[in-house]
Amino acid sequence: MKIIPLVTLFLVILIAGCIQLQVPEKPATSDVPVQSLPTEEPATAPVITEPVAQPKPVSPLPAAQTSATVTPTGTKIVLPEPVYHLTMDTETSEDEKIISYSKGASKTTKLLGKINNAWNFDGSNDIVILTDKRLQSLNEFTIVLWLKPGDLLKRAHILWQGDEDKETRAENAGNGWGPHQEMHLSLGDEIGMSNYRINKLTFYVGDDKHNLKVSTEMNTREWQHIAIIVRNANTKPTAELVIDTVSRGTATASSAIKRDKWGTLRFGTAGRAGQPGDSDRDFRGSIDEFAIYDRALTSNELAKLCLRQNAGKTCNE
Ligand SMILES: [Ca+2]
Ligand SMILES: [Ca+2]
Repeated sequence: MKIIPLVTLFLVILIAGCIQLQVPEKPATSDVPVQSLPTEEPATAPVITEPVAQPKPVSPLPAAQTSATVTPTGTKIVLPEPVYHLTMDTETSEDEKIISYSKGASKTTKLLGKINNAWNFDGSNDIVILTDKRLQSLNEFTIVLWLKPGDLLKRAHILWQGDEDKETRAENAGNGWGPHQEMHLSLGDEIGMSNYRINKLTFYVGDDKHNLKVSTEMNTREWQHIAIIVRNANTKPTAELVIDTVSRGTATASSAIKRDKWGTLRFGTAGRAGQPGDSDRDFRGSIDEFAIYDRALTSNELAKLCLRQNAGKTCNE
């Protein structure tokens, strides 16, 4: 007679045990908030496998860290970032932080620049003056731009920086190849006594004692990728002119070229016009994607930059 209560007790213990076993265990992490780690910026700049990637505002890395990085899947080149870059996609009067004065020059319409829009100069009194002065002090730098000359038969200043001589309202400002402190990239090649060669692209830096000049053939009015690489500006400057990744020559000055009187960088004309009353040094054509790098770019980097800016193609195709 005592078996039934015992069996009942046994069953009660068994059922109770089963119920306890069925209680789901509390997830170990349910009350622990997941701490989200800050997303780190990638340590590397955009690679060339993404030709249209937008530049990121990161500091340029030293040369040794920005050369080719070989990976199992192929070679990736990390491009340095420019310290200054104008897309030239907006009207020249739009950004008062980077442009102190503009006249005449305007952006292209219908995206007729090299990348989106460019700035167009009509060859007569079109000018854009920037606020930037960093080329006055950099010891090493690379200037990169796309150029579409509108006229190869006249001498004209594409970009110019030098002594603006504001004291006498530019009466004695530099206008090309004189004794003034100045730097410029120009069409034509001045050879003295008001004579100049046509179908030329020329880079010049000079003061009253020293100068250097690289001049090369330019026979097409299509878009061309121009790079000017300057080294040792504070001691014994050299300048190399590169078109579509092909070096067109290097020039060296025997001593530093003074830059202490330089004003701001400008596009389209020099500190003053050529002959009184004319505009024969005013640029006709278009400029796009002007950039300054604070070191010398390697030929490998220029080639990769071309691929990025030229829809995956090299600059000479
Ligand atoms: Ca552009
Ligand atoms: Ca004009």
